Amino acid sequence: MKQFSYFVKLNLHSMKLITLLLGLSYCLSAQDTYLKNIVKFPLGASVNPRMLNENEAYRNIAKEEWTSLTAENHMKMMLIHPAADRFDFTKGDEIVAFAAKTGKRMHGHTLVWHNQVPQWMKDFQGDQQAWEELLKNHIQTVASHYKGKMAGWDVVNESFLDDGSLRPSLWADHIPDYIAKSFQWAHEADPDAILFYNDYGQDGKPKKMQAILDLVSDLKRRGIPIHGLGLQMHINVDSKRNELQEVLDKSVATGLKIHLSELDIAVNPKNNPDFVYEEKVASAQAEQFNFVFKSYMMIPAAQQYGITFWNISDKDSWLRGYFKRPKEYPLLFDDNYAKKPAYTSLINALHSLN
Ligand code: 9MR
Repeated sequence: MKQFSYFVKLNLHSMKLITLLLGLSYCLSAQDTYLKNIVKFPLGASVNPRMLNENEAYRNIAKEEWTSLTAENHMKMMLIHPAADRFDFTKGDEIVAFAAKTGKRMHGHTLVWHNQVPQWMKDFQGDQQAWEELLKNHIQTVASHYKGKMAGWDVVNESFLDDGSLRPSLWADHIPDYIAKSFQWAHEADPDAILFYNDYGQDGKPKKMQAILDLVSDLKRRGIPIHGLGLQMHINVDSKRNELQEVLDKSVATGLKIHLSELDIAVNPKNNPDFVYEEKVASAQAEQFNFVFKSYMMIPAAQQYGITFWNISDKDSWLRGYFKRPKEYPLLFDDNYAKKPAYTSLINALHSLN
């Protein structure tokens, strides 16, 4: 009898131990099912406040999957500064509040851009000084409003054309040296924010890439505060890896922080109406995601500001809305907000690197 009760006790102990071990391994594997737990840098997406409010699946992904958020549109000039004497921070503030509540970093996008400019700015008449006052007031009001809440800002977005020349815009046309001035004004308003120059399509466009590198050298030489380069990374499934790598290497060589700021990988860039998103192209896309992440993981940790996807699921990708490409599937979550095989493939590919 004594022996029997000893036997029962022993078995109870081992069962507890087994349960504990099972529980532990479940916790570990549950953690590993999140990409954010595999990478050691902030991982984010651009978001839209209406979707955060109305769509539970979208909101859950925003909450669970990311550690950083960017406003897709609501901090751009057109929406945040709708009239000369009026700023509208309502929607931007909603995103910031969501980020604060869910413990995420916020990245600001964008203070100066040629696009999504309000009509009143387009109609504005004035001399150089008046234009400078307008832009300085815009930058400093927005950056001051969000001071302490933004880790960084895309101060200037997309200033160069593919041939490396300065893109004509309201700002380039009216304010000489507007890029340097914008960085200075942003820094005065929020001295702790990490300030980025953000652009797209540097791969295969050596002149555009060089123009950005020249800008960085020039700003540094003059002591203008620039701290980071945003590489948007709106790429395609067949974007050339050697070209992407070269852009990353050259950007890293500046010593600035690097943000892959708007990542998506188009599978149907020519908008073929008969396109079918079948396994072969999906796995080529997964390989391309793996390549981007692996390359980014190789850069010095101090330069890793993070990777941000542009939108959350294929369904809400700007490529479908803006470019009217209904058969486009550029992200890690599908039309039902479920993880795509590319998500798991990334986890598996990156696991071995840790
Ligand atoms: O995703 C944004 C889309 O909803 C807007 O209609 C569009 C307007 O040009 O801007 C999109 O976001 C852009 C970002 O701000 C800067 N880089 C390119 C992005 C895609 O166009």
